[in-house]
Amino acid sequence: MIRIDCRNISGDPAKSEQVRLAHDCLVKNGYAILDHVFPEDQIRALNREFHDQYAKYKQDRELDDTVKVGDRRFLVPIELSGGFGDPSLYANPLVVALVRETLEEDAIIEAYGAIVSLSGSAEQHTHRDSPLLFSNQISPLLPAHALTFGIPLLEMNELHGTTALFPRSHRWIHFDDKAASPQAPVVPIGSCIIWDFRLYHRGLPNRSDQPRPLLYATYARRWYQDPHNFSKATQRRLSFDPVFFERLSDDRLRLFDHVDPSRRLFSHDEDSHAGPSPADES
Ligand SMILES: O=C(O)CCC(=O)C(=O)O
Repeated sequence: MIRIDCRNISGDPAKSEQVRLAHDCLVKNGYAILDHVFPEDQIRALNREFHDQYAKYKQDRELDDTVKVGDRRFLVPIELSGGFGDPSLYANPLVVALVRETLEEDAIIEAYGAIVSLSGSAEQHTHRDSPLLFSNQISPLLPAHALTFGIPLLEMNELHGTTALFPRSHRWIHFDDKAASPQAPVVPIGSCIIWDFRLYHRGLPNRSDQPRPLLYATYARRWYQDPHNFSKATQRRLSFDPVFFERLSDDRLRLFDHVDPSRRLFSHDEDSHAGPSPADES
């Protein structure tokens, strides 16, 4: 399994060997594993923040804003605030360079949240993150339309569970269990994983006594909206306070270009005196 060491990138990440290798891996295998992207302390602090701020998501019950995606496994919203609002996560320069190279320059963040595998969760069903765009032979030939980017807040390994990935299955029309054996990567704290929405994968059992949150961002082409994982009106693809946008540079703002302007608050907006509204859904 190819892993890409992302230490010591100097200069523009878009021109780095690491982004070139990761892009190559994503196109050929449907996924890439990036090591040493985040300081370990930052990720450990995020895990603590998850336990403190998102304790309600540690119960084995689907809530209005969550969806059950397997046995003791839930897709939950995470707000773009506190440690989770740190742009080094959702707008990491290396990752954004890779996303823009793989999708397009005006790629967006379509959703931000976590997949939480509770202690004792069983193996998940094998799936793609959403159906193919077209039901004919063309889909496997197309470039990616969306990517799942995952940052494990607890090491992904045999004990806590990891995400098993079927290499090259983004080029399949149907699942073929004879065609490939899955890879079950260990993804340490500070590393991350990115896969093509079409790649077949499944979460493996969490045999530990702690929940395993996998923080994720869905990056997508500007026109794409995940039709599968947000079927409930009470779910949120993106969760933020309108003032979140006040602090964003123009380059980071591009990642949220699809968000309705009425839900953003800019200090230079003429109507910014209207004050924040409690909107939090894209
Ligand atoms: O829990 C995991 O490791 C992965 C879960 C996942 O990929 C999903 O629900 O789409």
